Amino acid sequence: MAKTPAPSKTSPDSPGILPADIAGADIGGESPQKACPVPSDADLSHSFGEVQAEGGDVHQTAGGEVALLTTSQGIPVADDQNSLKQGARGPSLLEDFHFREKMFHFDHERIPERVVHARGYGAHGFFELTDSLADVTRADVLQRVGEKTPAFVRFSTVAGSKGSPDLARDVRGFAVKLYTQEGNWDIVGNNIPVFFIQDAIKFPDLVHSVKPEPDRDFPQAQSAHDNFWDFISLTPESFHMVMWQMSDRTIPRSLRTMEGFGVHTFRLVDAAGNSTFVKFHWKPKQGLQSVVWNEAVKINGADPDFHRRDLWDAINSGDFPEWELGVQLFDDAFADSFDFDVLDATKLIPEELVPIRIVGRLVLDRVVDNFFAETEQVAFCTQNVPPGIDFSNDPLLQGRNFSYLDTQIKRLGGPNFTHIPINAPKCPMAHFQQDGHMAMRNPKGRVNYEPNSWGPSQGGPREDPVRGFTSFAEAADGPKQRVRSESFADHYSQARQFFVSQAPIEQKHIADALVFELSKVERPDIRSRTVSHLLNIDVTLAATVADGLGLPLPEAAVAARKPIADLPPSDKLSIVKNGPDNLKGRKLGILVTDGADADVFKALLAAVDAEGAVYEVVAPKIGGVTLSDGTTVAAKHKVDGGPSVLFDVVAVVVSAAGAAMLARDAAAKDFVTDAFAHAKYIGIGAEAEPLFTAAGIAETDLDEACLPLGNAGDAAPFLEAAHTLRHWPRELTVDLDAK
Ligand code: HDE
Repeated sequence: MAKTPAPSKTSPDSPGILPADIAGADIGGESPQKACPVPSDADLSHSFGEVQAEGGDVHQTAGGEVALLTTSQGIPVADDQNSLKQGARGPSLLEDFHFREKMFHFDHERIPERVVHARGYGAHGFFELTDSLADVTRADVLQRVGEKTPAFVRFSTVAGSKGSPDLARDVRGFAVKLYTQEGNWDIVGNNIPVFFIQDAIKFPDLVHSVKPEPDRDFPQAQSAHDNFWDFISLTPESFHMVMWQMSDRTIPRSLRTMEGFGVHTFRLVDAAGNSTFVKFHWKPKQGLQSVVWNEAVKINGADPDFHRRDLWDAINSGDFPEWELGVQLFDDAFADSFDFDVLDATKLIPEELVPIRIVGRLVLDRVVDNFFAETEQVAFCTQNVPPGIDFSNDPLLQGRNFSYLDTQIKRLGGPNFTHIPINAPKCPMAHFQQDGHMAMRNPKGRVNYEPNSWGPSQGGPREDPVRGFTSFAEAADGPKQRVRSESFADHYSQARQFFVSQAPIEQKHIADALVFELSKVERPDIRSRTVSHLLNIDVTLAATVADGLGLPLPEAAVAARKPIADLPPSDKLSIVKNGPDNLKGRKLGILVTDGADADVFKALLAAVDAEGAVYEVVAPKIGGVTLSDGTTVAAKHKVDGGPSVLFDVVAVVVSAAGAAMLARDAAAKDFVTDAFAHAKYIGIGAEAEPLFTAAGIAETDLDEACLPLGNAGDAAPFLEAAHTLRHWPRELTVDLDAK
């Protein structure tokens, strides 16, 4: 007879949490004051305490009191390590309700990802009004200066799946939910102020074209393929947005360094029913900043979570990102005299024509407790507007108002998604909607209809014609027809205005991006048709792109409206012209080895601190290094895990032996060649030269953004010089396309 092995058990009490102070080093591998807090035992028992308060029991273990593990029906669990079997080596039993319940719940853990904007990251914060808009709207949230309104924001990419990398070239969603005292107000915007299409009926086609091609299911999170450019080249109205998409706006350095835009024209409505048109803008206090394309491609490999990690770290370290809310207000007279239709979402209103009035600030100061419960389940709907805010007739906005509610019902499983805490209003609410899947908030009493005659105490809520939402009484008349207004017909003038508003390096990036994207398009006729539109935007741009593709210059596309206007440049449309002038919140990567100059290293840390910046240490071993004075420093990254693309500024502080060793290491050489190629400021320690030489950067290549770190006194001036973040002239010397 076979021997029956003794049943084995592992201890349910082993928590799997390492002590917080395992590094044991003198200096941490990253800015110590910025490190994320490690949950203490007290924090953990607090969260278990909440579970316990929901009905759990307590259980004594060697480590103290913890919540008792139960099934979802509350039945105490004795063994969560082994399924129920007929004998230790026998078949599993159907009777094992604990196993079946656990596995069934796991099997149903996923909900459909968003059809667009699937990959996103959210945080909590508040909106504070700094300038009352009581002169133009009755919206409660825009009345009282100094009043704070809770907010939740979700940033996203558009085309990629939930697991796609953060640095795809893509539009970013910038969706804001304000929990006002008169209901939730969702401003579901993007980081680009215009859109690809003018009518919502084209949205499924646009999205199908950019998503992976349906037969092969690739490429993922890329617009660089035939289907996208086929659709675009047949849709001239998209070309203004295409200029933005091909610019560095779609490869932001951080979610914290992007603008947000409501895109459409909305209305503000006062108590007397008067309307003022409005466009919403979010302006980052951190300044605008993007990465370069070659860097984006490498970041996606080195850290696909680059943006979410950045936001998480910044908020947890107390460096709360902040945006100003700006409004462009205008009336019918302006709308009638404007060169373009304010209902056309492929157009913006330059700030020079209608200045932005700053009326508030949005601060993100708290990360989520649970990604799924908050970021994944949050449901934004453009139709969520409180009294005093209203829609315009923009046909894109009108279509969105249908789409968002519809998609939430499918995605979150039924009409009760407003019962989920992240979606529930934080003001009182009362209505007669009832039942449905997962109803959490169920009314008491007999009455579920109105009008009723049960009197004030039992009869339930009643409408209020004064406080309630009333639509702006816009007169509308006309034949029913499927047409595009003639006033939407100019597709190129603002595309050209955007292009001429860019700094020369930004114009080069746009041309490079178009060449890159179109070089992935297999059909030459699609490439050519795209260039035919560029000819209507800027002849030099079109010629540069055609040349980059090795393509004969085609005829210009026939423009629906001529002439194409030569609008004046608008500096606000450039990133480089609106970048930061300091290093606050930026990250220095310091490559060190054993024996590196301790004075220089410590001076760098002090300078980083003075700048309000952060640092991370990159070393040959993750255990860290010993500096020249014997101080040990823990590393945040091993060299091949901490490429320079992860940092805004880099410094190489190594010993002579360290430089000789790194000169033989491919990842270390990449560290410096990439920093150099990406036009970054580089601090070069006294002994570092052999590494640079080995990486192909000769002494004669070094420019004014390659600064010496020979002694401690060099640290502060180095970081001071790096305030502009990039030394753009260098890019022209390292890029073949520019030569
Ligand atoms: Fe969206 N969009 N969209 N969109 N959109 C969605 O709603 C849609 C458009 C935007 O973080 C979906 O919950 C249509 C413009 C953001 O949860 C869906 C049209 C702008 C987010 C949808 C547009 C946006 C979405 C997918 C053309 C900028 C993410 C999942 C008429 C002003 C919100 C979902 C989040 C999400 C429809 C165009 C921004 C399907 C029909 C223009 C930031 O309902």
